[in-house]
Amino acid sequence: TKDIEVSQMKERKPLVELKNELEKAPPVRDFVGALKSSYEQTGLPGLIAEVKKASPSRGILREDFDPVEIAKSYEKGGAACLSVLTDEKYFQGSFENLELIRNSGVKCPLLCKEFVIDAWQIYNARVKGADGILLIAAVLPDLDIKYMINICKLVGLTALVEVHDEREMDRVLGIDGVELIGINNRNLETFEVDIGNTRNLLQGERGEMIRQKGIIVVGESGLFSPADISYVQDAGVRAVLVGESIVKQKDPAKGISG
Ligand code: IGP
Repeated sequence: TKDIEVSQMKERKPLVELKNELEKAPPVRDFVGALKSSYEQTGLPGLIAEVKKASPSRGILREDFDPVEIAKSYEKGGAACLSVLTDEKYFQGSFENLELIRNSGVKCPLLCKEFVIDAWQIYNARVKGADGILLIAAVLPDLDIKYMINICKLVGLTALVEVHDEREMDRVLGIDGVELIGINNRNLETFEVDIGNTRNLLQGERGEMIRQKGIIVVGESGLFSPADISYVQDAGVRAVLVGESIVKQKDPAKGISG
């Protein structure tokens, strides 16, 4: 977290100013609704397609990276929602990209992909046109997750709460008001990917509790083929977050076939 903090210390608008700008922010779109209706219409997990130029594990994914063109192509290809990397340090993303996409006429709800460590970032994301935001359980204590979920509700953003092991899943299942949980198949420390992680975390009592609470689970990372999608769907996910395999396609609209 130290690293993340330092990279985020630069010019920040005072929170009072940001709060004033909330009034002028574009209307928020229904992130969870878009995922649910996509699932109902297609019988396949709703796709959150990620606009990502580079990653720490893979380096530059696309030399001719044009965020708006990629976003439009994803929408045309049937994505329910988009995820836009805004983190600069590790992913070469930006809020400029988020705003460009938001103002381009693309209608899919947008997830702001940031390392959120304080509430200021949530207000900022909303002002810049996001409809949802990522909260990573690995970097946030329970109290912060609870607090940030409330701020998200206050400004109308959907929180996607990300977990990557049993302990984090149990912590998050103990928090009220979570409606969307992402299971990351990539270990953020070793970068190793194992899609079996999604299945493991949805087995037994945990899966039962998720169904009872009506929580939508998103399978995240390392999904490359229709077989991978069916595998996580069988495990119980109703949405998937896919980056690398589709951002690299010449025509991202073609995406993961099926
Ligand atoms: C997408 P992939 O393997 O399809 O490119 O993964 C997405 O899950 C991944 O970018 C991601 C991520 C994150 C990035 C998941 N959680 C947290 C940054 C921060």
